[in-house]
Amino acid sequence: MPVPASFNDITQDPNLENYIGWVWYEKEVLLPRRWLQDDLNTRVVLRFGSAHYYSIVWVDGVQVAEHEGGHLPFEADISSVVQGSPGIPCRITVAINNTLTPHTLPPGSIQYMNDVSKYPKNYFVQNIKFDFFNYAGIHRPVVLYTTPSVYIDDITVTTTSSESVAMVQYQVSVVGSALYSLSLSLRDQEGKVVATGDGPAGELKVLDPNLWWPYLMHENPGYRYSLEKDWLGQYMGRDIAKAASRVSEEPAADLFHILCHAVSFLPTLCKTGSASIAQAWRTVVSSCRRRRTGRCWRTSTRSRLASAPSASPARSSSSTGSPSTSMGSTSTRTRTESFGNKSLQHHLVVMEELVRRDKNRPSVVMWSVANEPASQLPPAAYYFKTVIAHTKALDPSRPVTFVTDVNYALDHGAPYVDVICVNSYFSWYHDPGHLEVIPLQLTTQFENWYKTYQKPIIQSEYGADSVPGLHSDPPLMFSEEYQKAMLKEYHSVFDKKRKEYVIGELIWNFADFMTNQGTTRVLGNKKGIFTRQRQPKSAAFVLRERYWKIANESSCLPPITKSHICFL
Ligand code: BDP
Repeated sequence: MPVPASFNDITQDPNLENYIGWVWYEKEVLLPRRWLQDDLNTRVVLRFGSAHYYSIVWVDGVQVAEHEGGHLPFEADISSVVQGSPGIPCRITVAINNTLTPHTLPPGSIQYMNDVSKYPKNYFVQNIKFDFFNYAGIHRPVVLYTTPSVYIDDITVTTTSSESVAMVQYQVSVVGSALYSLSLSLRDQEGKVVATGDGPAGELKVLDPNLWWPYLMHENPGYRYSLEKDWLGQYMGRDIAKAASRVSEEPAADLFHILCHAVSFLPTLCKTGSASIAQAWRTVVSSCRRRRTGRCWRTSTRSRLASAPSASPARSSSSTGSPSTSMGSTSTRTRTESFGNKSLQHHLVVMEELVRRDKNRPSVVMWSVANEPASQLPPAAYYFKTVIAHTKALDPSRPVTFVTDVNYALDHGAPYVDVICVNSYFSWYHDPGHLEVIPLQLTTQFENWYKTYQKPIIQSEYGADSVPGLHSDPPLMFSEEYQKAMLKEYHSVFDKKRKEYVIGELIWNFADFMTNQGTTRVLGNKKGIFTRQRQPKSAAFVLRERYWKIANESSCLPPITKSHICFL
């Protein structure tokens, strides 16, 4: 089985596609002698970009890691296991279980079918309530890397800015020794040093900063500064580490001056599952750029390619990055109903892992902690109060939200969010076929939420399935014309409300995607404005015209120039 890949989406074997339970991966690798013998101040680390869902890792039979949760990275210091035996291959063994329970994120449940007249003995199914195929396996690259035994474990950079000055606060966490010296320099995009600092924490001042803006909001979007750290670490009186590293940083743009209009996105591709996250993100980024269909993404997994102007693992090494905004989000595209302590504790850990991974990415404009949970249930109040407070404590610089589809009067989580994110499917799941109800129902939705909370609102999902190539006049459900007509009705309301408090519109979805099989899904969800093969449906052209027009209308911004058009 290739790594990274979704083992359940890569073959034509239905047993593997439907497999629930333990799978095993094993590989032998010969590590460089210099890691194992020549310099024992080397720290050898085994890192998994992500594995779905529960993983146990052994090296040479010694357990080195145990991790719960897909989508996020985990790693283990394996120095003590591998050092001392150069020349002998080390064996990496991974056991992964993709079973989802009420306490996993996303949750699910296993149901045994005990009626022997209908099912074979021990027959069970994995029930899920989220709308995407439960991709499983080692989804992101596995790497072995080294650091000195004194190393930078974490860096936090936050910024505050005005037109004329930006303050860059930094905090560097060094592990392994208290004896080290650290100096920092901030370089602009042309490589000129614009500020310097010393020590593990401090503040840099940048005059006349170039602020970071997403596509379509500035003629020079995605401006980046690089923070360079030069440091010398000492261990037992000996210099053991001298290193320089760089992260990119931008003084953040103000969320409320960014109108989020574009697409929600599940990073999947046809027949590669969650495997090629990098590839999936590349298709989003390039489709949105080339076809001008967006500058903001709501994602259920993070991509450094899309959100980070520096290294990208989807992230690997995009040096241009992508000046689009995104909402960092847990992978909980699901109806979380389990609000007990076990789920809560896990959710807090997931938010820690997510924030740690993506906090220095300025294109992440907001954290979203869940999608469409059962927030009408009373225990949701304490649950979301706690998860949101925890996330804010981890990152006080960004707004926090979750995405709701519950009625404004019943939602117990909304009091704790900074921005109301609401999903609705008028004329689709409600009043199917009745496009004419959209203006009234959508206006009422916005007015009710705003009257109750006076918070900015993002329409985080709206949409209609369309089967590419299916046409109908008058527009009937599932035709490309119906999807377009639905957009027109929603957009007329957005245009009125965006002058007031609606700060974003994100169509569901960027592209068609695979789901569990069911009577409402024809080879997956067809609400994409692109097909799974990334070809545009008619709706993509409607959105392109719209976003282009809005970008050029924004009076507070410089007009989009010809050179910008060429760039796109
Ligand atoms: C929304 C869900 C999303 C689904 C979508 C749909 O948030 O995950 O894919 O409905 O049914 O409510 O298309």
